[in-house]
Amino acid sequence: MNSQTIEFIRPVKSQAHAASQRWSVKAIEALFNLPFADLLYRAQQVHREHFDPNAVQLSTLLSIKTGGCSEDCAYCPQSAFNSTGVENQTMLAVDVVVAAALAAKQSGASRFCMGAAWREPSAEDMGAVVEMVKAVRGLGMETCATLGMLNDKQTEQLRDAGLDYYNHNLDTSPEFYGDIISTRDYQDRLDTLERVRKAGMHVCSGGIVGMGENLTQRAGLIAQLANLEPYPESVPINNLVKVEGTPLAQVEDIDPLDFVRTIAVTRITMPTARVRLSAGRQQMSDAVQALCFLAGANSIFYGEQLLTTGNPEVEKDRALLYKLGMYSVTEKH
Ligand code: SAM
Ligand code: DTB
Ligand code: SF4
Repeated sequence: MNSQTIEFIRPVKSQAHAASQRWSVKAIEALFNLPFADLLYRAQQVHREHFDPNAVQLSTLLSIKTGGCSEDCAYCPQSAFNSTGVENQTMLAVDVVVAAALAAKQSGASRFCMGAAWREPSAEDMGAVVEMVKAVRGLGMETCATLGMLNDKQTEQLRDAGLDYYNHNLDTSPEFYGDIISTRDYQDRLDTLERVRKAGMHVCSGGIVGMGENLTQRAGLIAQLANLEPYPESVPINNLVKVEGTPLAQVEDIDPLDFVRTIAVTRITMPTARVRLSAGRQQMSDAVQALCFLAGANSIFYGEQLLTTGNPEVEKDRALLYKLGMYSVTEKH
């Protein structure tokens, strides 16, 4: 790597705080195009500067309201536009959610994330969600929710209930977004993230790769996330889970090494964020997952189920982490 290349991959405006650096799509593309060893070396340097590289944070997901969603997200098994065989369910009762959270805690998860197949929650839905957040927090776990778009009142309700993180993904770049979703604008997502931030909750936002996006579009997603001020505390990188009955069921797989590169670029551009190796682990070898950890991933979804699709068995994950000499941590704020 010559010095000219190093210059090229620097953020366009270098400032004292990582959170206020602006990344151009071109600079991010240049990171993607580095030789693999150079990219991983840079990612590891950044990772080790901010985190214990052997520590991983474990989040368990639960779908609190499943299927029949009015949005047309092309990747999603829960969209009413897709015929995937996912059974529609009304919202789970609070005690069922709390029992699942307790089980997750007992198997070692530090955070419990409640997901709902909504475009946005209704005022009535919020009452039950607030109860769930309070009760899960009462178990001594960190709480996260992903419920779709929120208005100001709802972000305040969730904050007051003690919600630690709100997950709302940008999913892809603005340029590719229209190929994937037509019922909600990119700006709607940015507005929700802004409201979450303003209410004082931690932001969890990331996206999906392997949906047929090109490299510029993949870099465009990372640029959007990295240029949020400040960038998210938590960045889930999902490898598309191809579900029969969705328009993306037959899309070509991303090369696993390109997935690893995406993790590395996320780590470099958002040095202090927790980078979550998210959906798609069930289809990934131990070796690729190990490379993702080397590239700077330091969180996973833990538990046999994501929302409606599978995730590695707890025993399998424990064996993998043990093999790698990794251990779980709880976030300190
Ligand atoms: N309905 C809410 C929303 O979309 O904002 C929250 C739940 S939604 C299922 C949360 C996220 O899951 C999506 O933004 C997307 O990034 C991810 N997701 C959904 N289906 C996926 C799939 N098949 N593969 C990978 N990620 C997926
Ligand atoms: C995120 O980025 N990935 C998770 C969580 N946030 C909510 C969801 C993955 C869903 C995969 C498809 C399913 O299980 O339905
Ligand atoms: Fe609905 Fe969320 Fe799935 Fe889109 S990703 S269809 S908003 S559940």
